Amino acid sequence: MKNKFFLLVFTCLLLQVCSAQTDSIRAYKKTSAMIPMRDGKRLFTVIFSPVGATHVLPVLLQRTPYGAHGSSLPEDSTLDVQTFGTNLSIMMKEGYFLVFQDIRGKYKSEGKMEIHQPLIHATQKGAIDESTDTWDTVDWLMKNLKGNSGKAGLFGISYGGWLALVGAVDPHPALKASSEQACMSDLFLGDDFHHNGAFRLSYGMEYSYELEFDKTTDSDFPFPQFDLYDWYLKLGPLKNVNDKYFHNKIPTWNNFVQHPNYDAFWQKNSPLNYVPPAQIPQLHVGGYYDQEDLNGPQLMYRQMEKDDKVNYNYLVLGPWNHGQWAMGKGDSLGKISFESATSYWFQALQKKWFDFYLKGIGDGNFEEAYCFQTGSNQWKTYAAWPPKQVELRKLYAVANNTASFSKPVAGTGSVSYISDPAKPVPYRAQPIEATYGTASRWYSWQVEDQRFVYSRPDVISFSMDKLKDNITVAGEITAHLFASTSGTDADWIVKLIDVYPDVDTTSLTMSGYQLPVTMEVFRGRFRKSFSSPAPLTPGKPEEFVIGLHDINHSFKKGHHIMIQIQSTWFPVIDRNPQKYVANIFEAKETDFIKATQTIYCNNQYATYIELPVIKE
Ligand code: PG9
Repeated sequence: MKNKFFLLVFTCLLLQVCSAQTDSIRAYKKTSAMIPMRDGKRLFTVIFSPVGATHVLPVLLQRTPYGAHGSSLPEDSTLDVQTFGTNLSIMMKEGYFLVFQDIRGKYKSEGKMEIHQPLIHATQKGAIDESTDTWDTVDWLMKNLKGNSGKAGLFGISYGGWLALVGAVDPHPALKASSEQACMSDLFLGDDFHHNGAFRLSYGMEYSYELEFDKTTDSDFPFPQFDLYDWYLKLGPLKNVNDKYFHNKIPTWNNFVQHPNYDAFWQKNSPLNYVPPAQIPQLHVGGYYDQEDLNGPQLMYRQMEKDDKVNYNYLVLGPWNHGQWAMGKGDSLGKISFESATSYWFQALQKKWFDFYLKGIGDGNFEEAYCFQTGSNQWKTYAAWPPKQVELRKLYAVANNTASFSKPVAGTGSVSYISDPAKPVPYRAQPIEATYGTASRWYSWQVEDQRFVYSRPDVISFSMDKLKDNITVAGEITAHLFASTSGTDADWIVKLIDVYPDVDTTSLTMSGYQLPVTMEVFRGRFRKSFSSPAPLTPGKPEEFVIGLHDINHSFKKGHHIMIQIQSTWFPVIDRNPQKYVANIFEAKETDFIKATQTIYCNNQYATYIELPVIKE
């Protein structure tokens, strides 16, 4: 009896230790504070505190330029934990403080916002940036939040992802882990505003207006029509944006105009140039079909991995659009099914990650990379990303519009098309709604069936025979395009497409679907240098090397692999005049000319896509 009593006491004690910093929380109370920064400016912060917590608990912090979550709720209101959605409530149910903050210059915070300002605190004494603001915020929270455990974590998506990336540089000692999700990396080479120097017109214009037209709201540009393909076409040259609409009042747009090349402005703003190796554990999260920040997490992971001596740097890649892992089940995107709730899978991993670093729960044995494999629709883990066990194979474009793993033997062979800036190829099927407008299909265009452009004369396709076996490709894809133009500048858009069987017995309505596994644009003038563009020589074949990002895709037996090439992608990419002008933002209507584009497919100039094929 006595022994049993001691056993019971011991078990209770053990349970208490094991459940350290977990709790069972049903509701959260909202309060807010103006947190002072070191320069005296105060940042508006919403704090959700667990009601009835019996343990000290860590803090999860999200910082945002889009309005702190719950800011309009009455002070001291109490919310059921479920109202935070699964992504947050799965963690909050076991007890965290959740904190949202407006960054300086946005919404209710004081000071001035500068989009994507580089970190300067290390080199300029007394300087303020998003790292120092994060430090000051964590410091205040640790000193003022009653019941906190002295540990904080940082996370966020997109702009918030970048804030989680830079907030983890020179961190406050209480900041123990961070997860940047869909952060933007280099805004000239990839991500929101440009891809390989080609300007993302519809996104760049609508986003800069949204963020900078008014400090206190996100403003939608007042388009007079729903389908914007014609609106952007009638807009004419880019200089009309300021002449007709912005009148030089949107600073980010003015920066686009003043910095058409990869100059010091873009270079100093690129986290690739100022973010050091991870100083605390960092979980990079990205989506293969992210329509905004497709490059950021992959590039930042890769950069920080170079010097990751203590194993702080981790990666998750899933079949998602921008931030999809935090919303809903993630079992599909557009018409593409992933056959399981990939977002819930990620949310459980994210919980495990923060629970370990902030609460000491679990063994901390995380895989280096968790990368969902599309096509086979399975989660895979890797000791290194990109995986090393691959064979690099070249998929060649062949002049008869086929594709093959054998290099063309003929000395001649090419395919030509006419690219007309007056009739650009739409990047998604019309109507092209405002990016974030009502009923916008912006969120899934990266998996849209490419048959909507397949038969256009200015889109050329090279298709392989039906696959006899699965081919699985994992890692970074690179296109080597040998091409010429009759003009003096050109854009090249290359797509790697998974063509479903003519009769798809697993899902009849998917028959013939052309799924763009990955695609990218390259502005020809930058082939030798993004900083010093140079005209193309009419008729001269040149090599254009185009990074097509990281994928993990299984092309299934019975499918075809296709390469598709075109020279306009409108209006997500502005129209290249095709006649070289020093600054496309200042081009005149008469600078826009038709051009004949030629893709070479012969032994001397062999266009191909390099595929890292998994050895199975
Ligand atoms: N993709 C958005 C963005 C990030 C960084 C710069 C510009 C835009 C975002 O969703 O926050």
